[in-house]
Amino acid sequence: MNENADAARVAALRQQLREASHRYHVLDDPTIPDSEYDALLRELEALEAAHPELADPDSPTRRVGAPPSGRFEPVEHAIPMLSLGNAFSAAEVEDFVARIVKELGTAEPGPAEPVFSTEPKFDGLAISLRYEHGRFVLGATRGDGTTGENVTANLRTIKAIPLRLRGENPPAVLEVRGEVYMPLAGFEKYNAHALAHDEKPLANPRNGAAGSLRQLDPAVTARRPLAFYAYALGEVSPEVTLPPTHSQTLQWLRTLGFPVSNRVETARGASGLLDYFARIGAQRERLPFDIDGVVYKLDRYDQQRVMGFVARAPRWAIAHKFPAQEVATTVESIEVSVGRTGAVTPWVQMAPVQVGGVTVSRATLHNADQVARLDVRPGDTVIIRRAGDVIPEVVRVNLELRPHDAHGRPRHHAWRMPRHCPECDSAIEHIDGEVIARCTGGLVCPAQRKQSLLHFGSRRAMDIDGLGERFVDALVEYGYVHGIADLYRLTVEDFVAMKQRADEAAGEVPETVKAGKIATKWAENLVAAIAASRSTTLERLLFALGIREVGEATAKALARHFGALQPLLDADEAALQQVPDVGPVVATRIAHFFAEPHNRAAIAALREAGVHWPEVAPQRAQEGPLAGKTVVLTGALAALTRDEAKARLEALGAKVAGSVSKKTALVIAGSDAGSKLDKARELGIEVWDEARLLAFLADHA
Ligand code: I6G
Repeated sequence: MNENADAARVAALRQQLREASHRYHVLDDPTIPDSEYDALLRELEALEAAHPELADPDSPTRRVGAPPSGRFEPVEHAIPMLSLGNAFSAAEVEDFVARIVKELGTAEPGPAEPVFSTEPKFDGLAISLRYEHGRFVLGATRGDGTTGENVTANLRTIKAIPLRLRGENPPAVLEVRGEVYMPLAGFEKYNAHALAHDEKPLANPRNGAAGSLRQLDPAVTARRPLAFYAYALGEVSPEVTLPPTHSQTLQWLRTLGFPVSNRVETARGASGLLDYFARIGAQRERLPFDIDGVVYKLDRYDQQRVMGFVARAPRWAIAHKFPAQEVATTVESIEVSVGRTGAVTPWVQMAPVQVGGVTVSRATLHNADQVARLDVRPGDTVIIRRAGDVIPEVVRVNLELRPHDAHGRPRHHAWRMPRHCPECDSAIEHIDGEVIARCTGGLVCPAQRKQSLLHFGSRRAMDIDGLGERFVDALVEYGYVHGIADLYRLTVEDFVAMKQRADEAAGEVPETVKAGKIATKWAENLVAAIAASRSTTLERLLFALGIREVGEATAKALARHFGALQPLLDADEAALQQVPDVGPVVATRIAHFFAEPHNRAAIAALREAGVHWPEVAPQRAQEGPLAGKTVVLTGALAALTRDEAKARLEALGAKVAGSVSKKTALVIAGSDAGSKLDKARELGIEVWDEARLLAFLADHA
């Protein structure tokens, strides 16, 4: 064959393979047998090898093209990836519909009644796919909604995700959002193979999907049976005229080559939604994938715009979750574990049971009060519950089945919190009026040290990939690590020696020498991941330090407000309270943390070990659109709590005051507002209702 004929054949094969893949993975309607697909793919591979000039990064042969990445780059979402509010009961769905009907002013029932689009909620991992001029250029996880991780190379291996949009004249920019999931058949097949080959099975399809996407080597992801379905749009370039409804958009996405659930319907009124919920619920067990509920969305975009958003969730959509699954099992023992802050949490060791497709043998009891309320004792039959990915918990004890001795007395006494920490033998302190008991051992307590390290290395903190529980346990147990900064001194040899020790202690042949030679690649990767984490941000560092009450959002607010570490170290409690979201309790925790000499020493040691972060200009709330304005909230708000509303207003620069005076610039009046509203009117102060506030917040989100 001559050059032109080869080029034509390459183009034809690519087209044929794309079509076959679309039929198989998207339409679920294969046209050619797998063997024929494989033969065509091999032919294309051979031609491409012979003609490097015909290379095309989006060729069907190139789904696994990228080499393993060291770590995932952050991706700022052009439009935030929101989460959905949840409904767990019919009443909550009725409230959802009633809110919408009220706000839109549409009578119910009747032709003006709003239409909802309804679809199953797949249990997987939310992702965003960006196409530019029809080519898949960037794929990211949701992350915190604002910033996700770049997992493009892994997403390219999922055959249900088109590398090119179908059709002519693709948009300049199109972002498609949806869920990556693992179909049940693929999950079972994967696990059967893993077990037969002495490999680790996946815990459940959802973890399987999430774990597969976070593989550093796309070739590993490619072997995982993942699928995708599209459910929403992100950024779309202005030349695109979108259909007027969500359900029509889904049809349009289908024509572009995306899989869309074929159980999408439209419904009116709460009764229509509940009917859909019941029908999907009845099919749930027979579906070829896991779902954890259904999603209702107001179908018309113009109506969605009227409803707007609260916090990070749309007010025009809701996820109606299936009830948590409950099963009975027996308690073997009641244990306690010690967390990062010394919190002592009781939990039960139980006879293993299956709940929602996962084998469970531990469930949390939360705290001593909860144990007392439930009166759980060893030998009891308990009902446990697991909802979504929440840790299983004990719901109640079946007292009729409690074991008794020959005298008819219960075989076990009521449980009491131990007086000493099971890890370090320090006293456990349980202050009256506080729910949580704490080990007083601080960093003397290995459990607290381990948890601090695990948290420090976790993804949202310093993001040290591979630093899991097993390694952290061994690092602390064998004395390799006392403080967090010690991590940065560890060498490949340290890790290999430590793992050999741990394997031997567990009575296993050291995995590192199984292949007849010492395998060090994993240790090299780990040392590289630790080294890479040296370059971080103030926000991550603050979260990683594990200051009580300082979660990701507060760490971000602190980093923004102060811009650098020193002014934060110098801040007193009053200065800390200027930070949006930081109240008196959190301010005290932060001030105490930084006043502790050993915490200051730990930070200095991190710096000495080369941990660094850029300093940025402080972004004080005084610079927001409400800067310098005093705002007063009065009456009841439906969509936000008072605290949320206060935090959101403060984040935009407002000072939120408790009473109306001449200095007040704005009053937000919820329902049943009383004297403050009267006074505001008297003084001629601007008054907004809740809808106006929400619209303003949405505009400045
Ligand atoms: O997490 C989600 C699951 C399913 C969604 C979603 C969805 O639609 C079927 N839709 C939206 C708009 C969001 N999350 C934010």
